[in-house]
Amino acid sequence: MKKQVLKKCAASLAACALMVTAVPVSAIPASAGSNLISNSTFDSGVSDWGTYKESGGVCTLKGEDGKLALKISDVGKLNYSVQVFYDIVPLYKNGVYRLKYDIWSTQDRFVEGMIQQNGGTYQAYTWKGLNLTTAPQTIDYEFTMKEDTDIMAKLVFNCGIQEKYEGALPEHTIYIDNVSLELVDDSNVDYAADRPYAPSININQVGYRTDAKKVAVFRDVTNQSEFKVVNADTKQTVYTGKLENRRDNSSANEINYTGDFSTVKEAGKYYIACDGLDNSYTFEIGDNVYSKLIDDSVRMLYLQRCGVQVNDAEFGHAACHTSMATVYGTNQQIDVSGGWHDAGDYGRYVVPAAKAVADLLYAYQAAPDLYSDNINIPESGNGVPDVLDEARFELEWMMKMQASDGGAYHKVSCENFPGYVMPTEEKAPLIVTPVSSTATADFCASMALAAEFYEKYDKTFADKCMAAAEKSWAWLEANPNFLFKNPSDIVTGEYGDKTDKDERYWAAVQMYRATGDQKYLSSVNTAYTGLDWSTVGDYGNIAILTMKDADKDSNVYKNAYTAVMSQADSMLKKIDNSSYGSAITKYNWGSNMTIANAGVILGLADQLTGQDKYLNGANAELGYLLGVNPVSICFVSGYGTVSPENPHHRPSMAVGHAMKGMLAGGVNENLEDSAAKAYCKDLPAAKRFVDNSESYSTNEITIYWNSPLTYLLSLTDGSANPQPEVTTTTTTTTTTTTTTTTTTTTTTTPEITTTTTSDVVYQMVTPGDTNCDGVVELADAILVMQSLANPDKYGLTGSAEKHLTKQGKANADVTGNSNGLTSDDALTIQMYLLKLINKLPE
Ligand code: G3I
Ligand code: 9MR
Ligand code: ZN
Repeated sequence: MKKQVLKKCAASLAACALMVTAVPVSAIPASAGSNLISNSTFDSGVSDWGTYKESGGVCTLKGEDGKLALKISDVGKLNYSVQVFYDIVPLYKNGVYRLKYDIWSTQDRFVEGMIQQNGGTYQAYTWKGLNLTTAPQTIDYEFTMKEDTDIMAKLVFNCGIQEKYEGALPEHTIYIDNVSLELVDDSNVDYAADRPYAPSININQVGYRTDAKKVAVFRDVTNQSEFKVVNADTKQTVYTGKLENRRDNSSANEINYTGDFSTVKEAGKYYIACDGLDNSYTFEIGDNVYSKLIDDSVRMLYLQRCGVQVNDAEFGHAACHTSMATVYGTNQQIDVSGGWHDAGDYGRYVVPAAKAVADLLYAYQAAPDLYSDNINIPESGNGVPDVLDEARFELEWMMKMQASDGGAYHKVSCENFPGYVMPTEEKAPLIVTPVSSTATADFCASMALAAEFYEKYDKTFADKCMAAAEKSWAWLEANPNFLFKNPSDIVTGEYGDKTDKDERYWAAVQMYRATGDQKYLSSVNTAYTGLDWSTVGDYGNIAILTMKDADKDSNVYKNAYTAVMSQADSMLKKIDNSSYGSAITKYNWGSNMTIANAGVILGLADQLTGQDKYLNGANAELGYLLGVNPVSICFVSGYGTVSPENPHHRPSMAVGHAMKGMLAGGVNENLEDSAAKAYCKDLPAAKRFVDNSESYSTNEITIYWNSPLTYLLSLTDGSANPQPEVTTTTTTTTTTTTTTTTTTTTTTTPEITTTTTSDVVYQMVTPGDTNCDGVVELADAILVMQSLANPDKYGLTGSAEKHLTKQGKANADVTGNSNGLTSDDALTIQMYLLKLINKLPE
């Protein structure tokens, strides 16, 4: 469907569930008349030009006296076995272009000069066969771009073997100079046709749970001040609200307002209307709006399975990567079949695998009721929740990655990434790369974690996990930092690291949780943070904070608590400063994982404190991922109104459309692939995303970007365990009883939460921050005094909107006497603000 049409029917989009493609196109079109080739005269070398070699082609490229010189010593076996190219030339449909260059060769021969699609079918948009001689010839002609606009086309000279002409050739050099490409006539170019539809009202396209905070983000606002929530079926306005929080959003280069409609709680389909703006896409409110998404977020991992036959109407395939793998630098052959393909490529890497497994197991722990035994995987119906079956598939592969001395091999892959083929077509030899301490510590932690979860279903397997964990722990004790670097001949995912301290922390805490043995904590002095593949400290924090019978007075617990809560508080501040509710300010490769991880930390903070502000924060991150973002896309394929259709995912590319349920990497301000460079260079940082299959740095998918989405869906669910399985200490026995009673006597979740969390020990998170707004200021000292003077109004259960909370009370107790708050605490906070003391608590 054409974009102009789309724009016109956008008002009725609310009602019709159309799938539209979001293809951001660089905002500034190529200006007519200028040379589109940056380095055209080679006066100072061949920058911006490159070569491609395959199937025996051998060549070198350099600048020689102000010309490009391509020395070819083997023409290889294909016409494109040797290529010299210039990447990223924009060609607009119906544009008339003039292409000009000088070319000659030390050897008479045939070459092809063309501008082609970079990827896909590599179709030529313009092509010329050239008979080169030693005399320079000038090629100069005009052509019209007949195909759809392609702003990342490639100027290419095929200099491989030309079977039809001269066949193989001795060593020779091809020279090129004075290259120019000009757009000479753009009168028939419809630039607007390529501009993507950018809705003015952004909502969570998958929907909102009934009790969740609900916010829409507006742009293009002129003088509107109100918005309406309209029932999509009855067309009745169910709510009218105010546009609030005008914000100059420099990262997206727009001005935003927000509209809160949290009070709309009736299940149904709605859209948002605002005079003069297109209606928003239709969205749903209801308690089960995410149930399919949760299933698909896990089932996608099934479709990533390696080494076994995969059954699926579209993405099924025979067992792939079944051959033995060679341990790098040896003749040893081992069987490491199984596990999930990491991403859009088919490598299998231990470090990100551990993150994915941990997310799934903790997701299950947080809200077991969300996970059924019938998501359509081979193990469905076996009495074990499918999420545990799926995680086990990866764990069994990880076990094969453990070397006999206990260390874990870092990864298994081929030397290079394959073409855009199904997994069964990647047939290059498999190589297992050496053991690393990061992989081993991650391995140890995930095995120790797994032992706990499978105990109930398969004791033998659980014991096997524990034995593997212990063996890897012994390796860690005996071996120092072994950081991984790709050997020079292997280019697949590196997953390198600067330190293994956080991995070792996670392993230690997880081993302690699994065994109860204090010995594992002997070298744990401080908590680490991070939930991605390179920093994993927060998994250690989660392990201790959600552990049964956790000793809340222990240092390890307190440190973990402080680490999580201080991150959560700083995330809330960022969310407050962001129009779209994003907890991050820097958008790197995989930013959607960073967003999901932030949601996880916030969800955890909600579990620990029962404070809604954290749950709202977690929902804001979920909302960002599902549509409340500057690129107006639901980042999960197959969900929402607009979602990635061209992910960098080889099975999707081979099949021709996107597999469902995959979270794309998301906005990446660093322009790390050609498509991102072509499409996003003129866009502001927060909009640098392109739904193009060549954009692996924004639009790839991975197992460990999906898994935190699953975890976040658990944590934001009303059924999420507030403080998981708090059943055995004296205080918690009471809690359990109370919880049960409360559950049967009341129907509202908030009350259950309050009752249960009343036993949480509140640690000081930000000393002096009485009102928990993330900063220490005079208002904090005032709130202490108010709560003492007028407890009915400002105390823990006070009537004022801004009264003391339990966390605030813990923060305010800065004099170190734990007798509760006194005026000394207020005084100390003031002294700190006046710089009479330089540290809190005193
Ligand atoms: O952290 C730095 C930041 O400090 C700096 O300012 C910024 C500027 O460039 O870079 C940040 O680092 C980025 C890093 O990811 C953050 O985690 C790098 O730019 C970026 O290149 C790096 O990308 C990684 C990418 O591999 C390339 O190494 C991704 O995190 C990682 O998820 C990705 O993983 C690949 C595997 O190798 C292969 N399989 C697919 C998978 C997903 O694309
Ligand atoms: O497909 C690869 C993707 O999975 C990786 O994340 C990415 C970065 O390592 O690399 C992709 O492969 C590209 C390679 O790096 C450069 N040549 C083009 C490849 C696209 O297949
Ligand atoms: Zn495979």
